[in-house]
Amino acid sequence: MTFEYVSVEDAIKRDGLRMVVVGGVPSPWGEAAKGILHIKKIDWAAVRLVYDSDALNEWAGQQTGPVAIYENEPPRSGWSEILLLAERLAPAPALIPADPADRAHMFGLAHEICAEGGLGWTRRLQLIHNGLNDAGGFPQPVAQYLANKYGYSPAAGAAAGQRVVELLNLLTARLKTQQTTGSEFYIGNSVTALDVYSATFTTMFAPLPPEHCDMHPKTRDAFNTLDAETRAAVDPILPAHRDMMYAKFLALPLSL
Ligand SMILES: N[C@@H](CCC(=O)N[C@@H](CS)C(=O)NCC(=O)O)C(=O)O
Repeated sequence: MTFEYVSVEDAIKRDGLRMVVVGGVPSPWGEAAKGILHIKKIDWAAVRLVYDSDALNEWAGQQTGPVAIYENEPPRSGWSEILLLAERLAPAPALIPADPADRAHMFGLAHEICAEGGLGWTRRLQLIHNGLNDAGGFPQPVAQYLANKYGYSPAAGAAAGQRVVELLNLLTARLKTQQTTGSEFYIGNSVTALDVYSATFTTMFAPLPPEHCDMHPKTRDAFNTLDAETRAAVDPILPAHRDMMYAKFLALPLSL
């Protein structure tokens, strides 16, 4: 593990980089941020998100994870803001391509994984919908909590599956195209942040084994909820890419 968990009070007093993360769950947004800092060997201190701390709410500004706070700069909770901060703090190894077209392609596909309406967002809606309809997915109380916060409606829930399949197919097609050129990465022939996002968000469909990811069995059951169309769209190339990333670039076991 390349970071330590500290208390809210300690984090507020400290200098340098601190990041609020969801505890106990491999939230892909948080695992991606951890992975980017790990690859860049950036020292940072972790604070587990708690919901009853006025000090944390005031300091971090919102109850979500990850929220990165560097020195006295404003909190950053957006996936791309956190990537750009990391690239500024440690330019090497670069995780953003220098070539403008490659850079735009990377941010485009990363947006489709991490942003509102992207793979993580719609997979969450899918699992909320399953949970609220007694069909696997998130346990009811969790599903209801997330439903109130992350854009759920019965219509959005029912439509999520099709978008999830569309996005899984998009990523699969890109990896297969790259494979024909001899590359195991999404862009060019070296690792970028997009590879980190794909690896950490793939766990929402194919969780890492318990020895690598010690999460609550109910969370694992939720991520293992796959209807026939979604299961068919999780092409083996996606977990294989994920395994390559954890074997070569990311830290195991996960520190939740
Ligand atoms: N802020 C991120 C999204 C992060 C996000 O959705 N985090 C959720 C994952 S479920 C979270 O931490 N939820 C905890 C909570 O809402 O209590 C972004 O906009 O890129």
